[in-house]
Amino acid sequence: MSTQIPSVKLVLLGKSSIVTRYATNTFTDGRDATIGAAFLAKVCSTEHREIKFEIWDTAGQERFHSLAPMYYRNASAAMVVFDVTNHVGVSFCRAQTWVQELRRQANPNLTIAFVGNKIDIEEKYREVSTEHGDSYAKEFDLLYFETSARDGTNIDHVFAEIANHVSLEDAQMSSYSSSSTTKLSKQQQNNQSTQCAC
Ligand SMILES: Nc1nc2c(ncn2[C@@H]2O[C@H](COP(=O)(O)OP(=O)(O)OP(=O)(O)O)[C@@H](O)[C@H]2O)c(=O)[nH]1
Ligand SMILES: [Mg+2]
Repeated sequence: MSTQIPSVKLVLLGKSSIVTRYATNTFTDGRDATIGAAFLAKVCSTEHREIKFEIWDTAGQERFHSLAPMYYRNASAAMVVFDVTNHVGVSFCRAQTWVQELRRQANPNLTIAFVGNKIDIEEKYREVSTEHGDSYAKEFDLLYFETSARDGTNIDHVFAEIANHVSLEDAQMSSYSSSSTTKLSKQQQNNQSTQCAC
């Protein structure tokens, strides 16, 4: 039977590995850099809501930066990911730059999740503490999470919390089959994920 549920546009700024873990429960070391952006849709059911995420996974390389507005425009949610083992380098600083850009230019109702990834890595390599990440997030009214795409820690939780917080004001209704599972099968991934090098 087909049901109508809200579709929510979510833009991912950083770490394709998070969306791959979420959609397929897999992780690949040394995966290829994203070219342009990749798209994936997945139904997310929480105790409060059922929504369909339309996820745009953007490329992190600087040469693709100017394409980002195309993906965050009209988005209702954004996930800004940094590497907790990389403070002085680009990762944490770049994530903060993304937050400022989203606050200036994206939908004013945008729900932003600020995500410190790679918490599976040994503590001695950590450069951004939980307190630091969390206090930055509080200052800019962001949801804060720490994840590992490698071992799956908190990945489902981040998407569920975004689903619970996101404004549905701009959501379109779309139909989906109640027999479909939230985890996409390999065949469904092939059908539903598209890579575009635009
Ligand atoms: N240890 C660890 N490594 C991770 C984790 N997530 C990603 N990585 C590593 O980081 C590499 C790059 O990850 P991607 O998810 O492709 O990063 P990306 O930000 O999408 O890269 P671009 O597509 O170039 O923007 C992966 O090949 C992994 O080796 C994690 O949670 N833990
Ligand atoms: Mg990527």
